[in-house]
Amino acid sequence: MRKKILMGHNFAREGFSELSDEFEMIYPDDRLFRRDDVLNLIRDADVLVPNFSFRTDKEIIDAGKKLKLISNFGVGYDNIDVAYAAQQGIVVTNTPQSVLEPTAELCFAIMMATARRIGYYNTKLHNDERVDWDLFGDLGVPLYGQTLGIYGMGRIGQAVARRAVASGMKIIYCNRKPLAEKIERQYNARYVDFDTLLAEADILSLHAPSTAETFHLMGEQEFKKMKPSAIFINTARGALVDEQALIAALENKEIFAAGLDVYEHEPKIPDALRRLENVVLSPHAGTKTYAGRIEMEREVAKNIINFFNGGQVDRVN
Ligand code: 8YV
Repeated sequence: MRKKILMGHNFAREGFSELSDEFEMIYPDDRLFRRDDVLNLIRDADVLVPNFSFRTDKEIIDAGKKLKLISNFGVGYDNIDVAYAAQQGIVVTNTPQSVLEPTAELCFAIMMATARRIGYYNTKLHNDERVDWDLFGDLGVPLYGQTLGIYGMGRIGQAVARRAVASGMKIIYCNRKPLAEKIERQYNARYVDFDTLLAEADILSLHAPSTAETFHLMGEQEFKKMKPSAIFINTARGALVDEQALIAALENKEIFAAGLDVYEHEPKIPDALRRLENVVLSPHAGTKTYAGRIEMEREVAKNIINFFNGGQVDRVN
């Protein structure tokens, strides 16, 4: 009998082609399953493929009596009770490789759009509203020559650093531990503590997972430590930021602007944030390209195939 994979989304499927011989794949008819259906269908599933908005909690894990693998569609796995899965002997994998360049690319796009005020100009011009065309009106800030502060210098942080170096930026970073000197040299990056990162960054970008330690990493005090000319970028996870504190910092001009791809209560975006003209918003779009999605599917499929064949998997628990 073929093993069963419960797909948490009606995926595009092109990247799952290699699974079709060995596995039976169960997809929702609509975009997503209802929770009741998940609790029912997971009883027979060997594998679950959730994504960011698919909460894989104790109840779901308990219902998965035959479940051996949760192959997450995404690098961040804060949607899964990973510790509980481990207790039940269920392996959890993620997709670090496929999300890497797309996420760094979007981060850089938002950074540029925020610094050079493309978001602001674009909204104004589309709505036929007034932009100050004067030589010295509605000025942006450059990236060239500026200091980029990276919190979390893992794979995505480094992919952002690579783009920043190519754009003539200086890099400082804060990480659990410093990178090997050889890698630091590659980006001409300087390891600093969190307070120095906040104080020295012209642009601050977060690249850490959502965990108990990173919850509200950026709050009232942290925004106050930033330069009034600084730009804040978040393409990691909304939970890293106290959104109300960010709004206050922007309204009180404690920082210059922000570029956000993720929010505390997605897909909800507070009205106050939407009203601020110095904030560029995007809808959790780091990997939102067709090519990106298919690459993620391929990485999910690779993890499933390798798991059952004893090959290498991107295991997180
Ligand atoms: C995805 C992401 O859009 O990989 C991640 O952690 O946040 C994004 O790439 C999301 O996970 C889809 O489930």
